Amino acid sequence: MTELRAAVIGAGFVGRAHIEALRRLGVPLAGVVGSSPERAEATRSSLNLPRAYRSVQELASDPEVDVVHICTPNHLHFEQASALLRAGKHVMCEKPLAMDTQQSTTLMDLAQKHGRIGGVTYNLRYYPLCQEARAIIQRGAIGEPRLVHGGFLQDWLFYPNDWNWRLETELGGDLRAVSDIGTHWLDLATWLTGRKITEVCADLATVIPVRKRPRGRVETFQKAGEVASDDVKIVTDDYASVLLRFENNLRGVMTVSQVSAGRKAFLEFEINGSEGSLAWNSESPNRLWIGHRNQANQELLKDPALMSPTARRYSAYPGGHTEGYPDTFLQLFKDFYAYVRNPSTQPPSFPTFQTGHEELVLCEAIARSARERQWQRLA
Ligand code: SOE
Repeated sequence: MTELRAAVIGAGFVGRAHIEALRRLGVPLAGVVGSSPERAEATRSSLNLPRAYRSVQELASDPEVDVVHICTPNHLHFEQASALLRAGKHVMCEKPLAMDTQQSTTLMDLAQKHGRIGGVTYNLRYYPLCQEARAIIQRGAIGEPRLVHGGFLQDWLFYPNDWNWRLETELGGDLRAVSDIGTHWLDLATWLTGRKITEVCADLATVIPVRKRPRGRVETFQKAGEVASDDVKIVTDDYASVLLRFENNLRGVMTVSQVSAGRKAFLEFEINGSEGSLAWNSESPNRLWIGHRNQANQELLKDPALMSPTARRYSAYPGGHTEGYPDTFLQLFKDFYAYVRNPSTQPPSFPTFQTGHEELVLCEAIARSARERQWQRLA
């Protein structure tokens, strides 16, 4: 097996999650790029990595590196991914892939032109029981999916003094809750049911129109505390509800919010089919509810021995040994690196640049629908 060497750009919470998963997978790490050479060096030494690169350019010109993981704020993805693809690196990019569909189209073209593989970190489909839900749907056990509903709720931006770069449109993009967490849900809904979204009707709200921006650095999920701050007008969505129409008459609705007290990172879906139902949520990720009309409902506790053959390979531990958020990165990267080593195993099982592009197409339609207060058809 060819040994692929990886490097990571971004030393925040998610960059560290990527590094940890790569280590579990046995992928050798060449080094890290941070938001400054000092931060890169701090991460290098705390995680005992070989190198702290001073810049993306320095990393791009390192012939030792085959794959680069981009874990930086959204506005940097396009420029960094373009430079890396041109330098011949494969890219695993955090979501959203880019700021708009023009950029994501260019990235797909660049990957194609340079013969490189692009993945996007829609990691939440890699919870073992999400894989199992897909296998159950694929073998027809709940019949034809008719309804899919749920959402993604968080509370880390609940207070006006909660702050993060995602609140700034120049850094995060025009959409926030929809793009940051809604696209995880939309990815799951389309991937689980195997149906594409054809129309959307969205209602978006900025619940907290003015926030206090601290005069200093704040990490994702970090509490701001008592620090000097400036008042800033907010225009991105704290909340959204989106009605959805899919191929084959599937209907759905998604609610997302980053201001729902008590909900830390509550991703939830329920799918009602012509023969039965499935429901799952990320606060109890090792339980899958299977609903019936004419017999008692069931609950599957994650156990590879009881899971479908296609899903059980995404569970790294035996029954009773719970798996969670960090494991989803490992499972996604397992698929991604297998494909980079052997791209002939078509089609890719992981979320690709095409997936990232489709999520941006959806985001643009959702923003248009909310602005124009009407349904939008996807081309
Ligand atoms: C912040 O909302 C965040 O870290 C997202 O960016 C992740 O994609 C999600 O998995 C958890 O919350």
